[in-house]
Amino acid sequence: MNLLYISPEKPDIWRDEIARQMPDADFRVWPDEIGDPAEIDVILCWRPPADALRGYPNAKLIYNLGAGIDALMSDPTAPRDIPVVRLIDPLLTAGMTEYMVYWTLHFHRNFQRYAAQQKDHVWRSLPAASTAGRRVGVLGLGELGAAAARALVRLGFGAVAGWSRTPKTIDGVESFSGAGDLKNFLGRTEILLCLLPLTDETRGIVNRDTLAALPRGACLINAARGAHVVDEDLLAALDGGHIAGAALDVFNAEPLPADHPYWRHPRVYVTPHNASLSIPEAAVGEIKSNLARLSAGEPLLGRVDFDRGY
Ligand code: NDP
Ligand code: OXD
Repeated sequence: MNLLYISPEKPDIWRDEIARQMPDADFRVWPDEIGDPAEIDVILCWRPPADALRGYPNAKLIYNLGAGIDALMSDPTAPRDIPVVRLIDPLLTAGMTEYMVYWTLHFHRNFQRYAAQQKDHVWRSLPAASTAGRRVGVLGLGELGAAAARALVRLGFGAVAGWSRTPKTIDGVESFSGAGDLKNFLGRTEILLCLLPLTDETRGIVNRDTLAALPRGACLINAARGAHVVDEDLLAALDGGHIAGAALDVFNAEPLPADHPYWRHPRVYVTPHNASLSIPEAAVGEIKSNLARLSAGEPLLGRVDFDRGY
C-alpha cells in the first residue's frame, strides 16, 4: 500500500512509526517523494496546503491525522468523492480530558484569584462552590466533549450539561441541543468548555451575545478552534468583569502574535495549541484498523460527513 504524507509538519515520527507497525507500506512525503500520483492509495494529511489533495486518481481514502478537519474542509479543491476520516484515538481523547479537567478545577477552586492574591501577599480564603452544585457546560458532546463531561461527572461534578446538534443520553449529563436550546444551556453554565468542530455554524459562536447569556463571573475554556471566539468580544467581557477568566489553547492567529492582548491579560491563560496531540505510536494502530475496515468494505471510524461539515 502506498501512503502519501501531506503536511507542513515534519514526517519523521510518522515515517518511523509506519515503518514499525506497517512494514509493508510505502511511505512517501509530499511534494518530493510523490512518484507516480496514480500509485497513491491513501493520503495521510494534517493541515494540507491548499490544492495539495487533488490529483491522485486512485486514492481510496484521505486520513486526517488530527481530530479537527476544518483545514481540509476549507479547501474547495479537496476531493469529495472519496471518504475522509479523522483521527479518533484514545490517547488524544485522554489528553484533552486532562486539559479540560485541569482548567475546570482551576476555575472551580478559584486558583486564578489565589494567584492574584499571592502577588499582593494576601492570605484570604475565598468562598468555595460545592462540586456537586457547580454548573459546568460543554459545547460539543462528540468524542472529546463527551469524554470530558464523563470525567467531570466521575470527579463528582453534579451539574454537568452539554450542548450538541442532536440530543444525547450520557449518565449525569444534562443534554441541550440545537440552536433553540443554546441560550438555555448558556444561562445555567458557570464554567464553559468549548469542544465544537469549526464549521460555518459554529464560527464565532463565543461572541458578545453568547457571552452575555452566561451568568456573571463565568469562565471559558476553549481548546477547539480559535475562530470559535470573537476575540474583541471576549476581551470586552473579561475587562467588564462579566467573564472572570479564560483558558485558551487555540487562537484566530497561530502562533498567537507577540502583541496580542491575551498574552498580558491577567485573567487569560494561554497554551500553544497543545491541549492534546496526536501521538503516532497510538495513532498508527488506529489507522491500521481503519485501513483493514476499508479493505473489508466495513464502515470506517471517524468518517467525515461533508454535509454537516465535521
Ligand atoms: P466530534 O465531531 O466528535 O464532536 C463534535 C460535537 O459538536 C458533536 O457533539 C456535535 O453534535 C457538536 N456540534 C457540531 N456542530 C454543532 C452545531 N452546529 N450545534 C451544536 N452542536 C454541534 O469532534 P471531537 O470531539 O473529536 O473534536 C472537537 C474539536 O476539538 C475538533 O474539531 C478540533 O477542532 C478540536 N481539537 C483540538 C485539539 C487541541 O489540541 N486543541 C485536539 C483535538 C481536537 P452531534 O453529536 O449532534 O453531531
Ligand atoms: C486536532 C488538533 O484537531 O490537534 O487534532 O487541533
